[in-house]
Amino acid sequence: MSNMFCFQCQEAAGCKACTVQGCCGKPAEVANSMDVLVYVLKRIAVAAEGNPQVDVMATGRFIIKALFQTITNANFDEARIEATIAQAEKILSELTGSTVKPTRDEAKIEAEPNEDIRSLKELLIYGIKGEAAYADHALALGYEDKEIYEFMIEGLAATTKELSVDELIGLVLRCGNNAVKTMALLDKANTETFGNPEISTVDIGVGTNPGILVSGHDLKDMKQLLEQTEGTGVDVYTHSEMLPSHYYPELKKYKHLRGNYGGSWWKQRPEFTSFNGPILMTTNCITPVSKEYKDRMFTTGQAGYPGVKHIPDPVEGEVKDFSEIIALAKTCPAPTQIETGTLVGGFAHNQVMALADKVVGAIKAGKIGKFVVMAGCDGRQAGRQHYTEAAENLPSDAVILTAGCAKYRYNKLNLGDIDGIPRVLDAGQCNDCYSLAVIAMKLQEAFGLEDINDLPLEFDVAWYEQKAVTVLLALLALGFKNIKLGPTLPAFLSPTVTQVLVDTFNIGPMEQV
Ligand code: FSO
Ligand code: SF4
Repeated sequence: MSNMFCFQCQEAAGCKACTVQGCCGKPAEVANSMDVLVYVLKRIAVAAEGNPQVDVMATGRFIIKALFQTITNANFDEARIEATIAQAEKILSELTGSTVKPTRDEAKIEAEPNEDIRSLKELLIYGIKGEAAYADHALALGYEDKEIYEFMIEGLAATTKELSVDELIGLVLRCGNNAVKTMALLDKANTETFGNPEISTVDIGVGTNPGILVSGHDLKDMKQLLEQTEGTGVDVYTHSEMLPSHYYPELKKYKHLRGNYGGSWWKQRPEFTSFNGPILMTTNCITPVSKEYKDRMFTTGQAGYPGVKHIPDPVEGEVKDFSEIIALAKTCPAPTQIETGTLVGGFAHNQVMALADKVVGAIKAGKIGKFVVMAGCDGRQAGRQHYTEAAENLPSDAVILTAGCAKYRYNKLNLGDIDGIPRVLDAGQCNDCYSLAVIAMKLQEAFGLEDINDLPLEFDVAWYEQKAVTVLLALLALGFKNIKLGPTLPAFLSPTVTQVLVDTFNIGPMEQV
C-alpha cells in the first residue's frame, strides 16, 4: 500500500498522484489525516441531508472551514487537522450517536474501485472544496447562503452513495451552479464591504519603513491589519493574491498600504527572505517554510504550518489581534528592494462597465480584435512559461482578461494599451473570474448575441488547485465552451470523464505556443 494518495492538484506526481509525500511538501501523515477528515465530513453530510433537526447554517459553517483546511497548500499542521477531525467526530456522534472512528482504509480515495466513479466523485469534492474556501471568505464578512450549504451537504453525501456516471455528471454540473452562486456571494460581500474595485496603480518598489507582507486571499484580515497598523510607522505590503487589496476603496484609502512585493505564491522563499519583516499568510498557497523567515511568519484563518505562529480567530464581536506581528515588524529592517515600477489593475465588472462605451466602440472599430481570458493560478512548473510566451505572442489587438495569481506570468511585460484600454485587464483574485464572466455577459448583451460563445473571446485558463476547479465548473455552468486548460489536464479526470468534458464543452488541453 502506498504511504498516501493525493491527486487533487496540478502538481500530482508524474501527472498521476503523490503516493510517497506531496510534491507540495505535504507529509503522508497529513495527507492521510485529511482523507479521514473529508470522510467524517461526508458522514456528517449523510446524517444532515434532509434532516429537519439539523441546523444547516451551523453545519455548513463547520464544513466550509474544515474543507478549506484540506485544499492544496493551505494547512500543513497535522495537530490542527487532528483537532478538526475531533470536532467533526463530536458533531457526527451528536447527530448519529455513533462514536466509531474511521480507518484510513475506509477513508482513502482508492477505496472507490471504479475509475470513472472515483474521478467524478473527486471532481465533485474538489469543486465543493473551492466553494468552501470562497464561502469562508464571504462568511468572514457576514455573508452566507443556506442554499450553498445545502448543496455542499447534498454533494458530500452523494459521494458515499452508489450512483451512476450520469447521475454524478448531473451533480458535477449542479456543483458548477453552486460555484456561480458562491462566487457571486463573495463578489457581493467584497464590493458591499470594501466598495467596487477601481482602476489603480500599484507601486512594486519599497519604502524606508519596516513592513508587514500579507499573502493569501482574506480581505477582512487585510482590513483589520490596516486599521491596527495605522499611525504605527509600519507599512503594509501585498503579496501574490493580496494584490487586489489596492483596488478596493475601503482598503486603498490607507496611505500605509504601501505597494505589492514580489510575484505569485511559489516564489515566496526568496521574496519572504528579502522582505525582512513579518509575513502573514491568510490562506494558501504556502510553500515549505524555510528557516530564513520561519520565526517571522504567521498564519491565520484556515492556514497553518507546524512551528509557525497562528493568529487565532477572535471571540465573536472582537477583531483579530495582530499586535504581536506589529511589534515584531517594528524591530525589523525595511524590505530589500527587488524591483521597481508599477502595476495597474482594478478592472472588475463595475469598473469595466463604466468604460463599456469605450470598450464596445473599440471592438466595433476593429481596434480590439479579441479578448483572451488567461485567468487562474500560477505554479512552479516550467511548462507554465507557456502563459508568458502566449501573452507575448498575442496579436497587438488582443486584450487579456485576467484574475488570480496566473497574472504574474505576464502582468509585468508592459503590453501597452489600445486607445487607453490596457491590454492586460486585471479583475482581481481567482474568485473574481466571476467578474470576467459578468463582463462577458454584458458584452453579449451589448452586441445582442444569442450565444455567449459567439463573442470574440478565448479561454486559456491555468489551473493549480481546487479553487480553479470551482472556477472551471462555474464557467461551464454559465455556458462557456472551448476552454483550453493547462498546463496539464487534471490527474483525477479519468479518460472517460475527460471525453465527456470534451464532447459536452469542447474543453481542450493548453496549446503549445
Ligand atoms: Fe493562486 Fe494559490 Fe487564488 Fe489558488 S495563490 S493558486 S486557485 O490558492 O486561489 O489563485
Ligand atoms: Fe500532491 Fe497536489 Fe496532493 Fe500536494 S495537493 S499531495 S502536490 S496532489
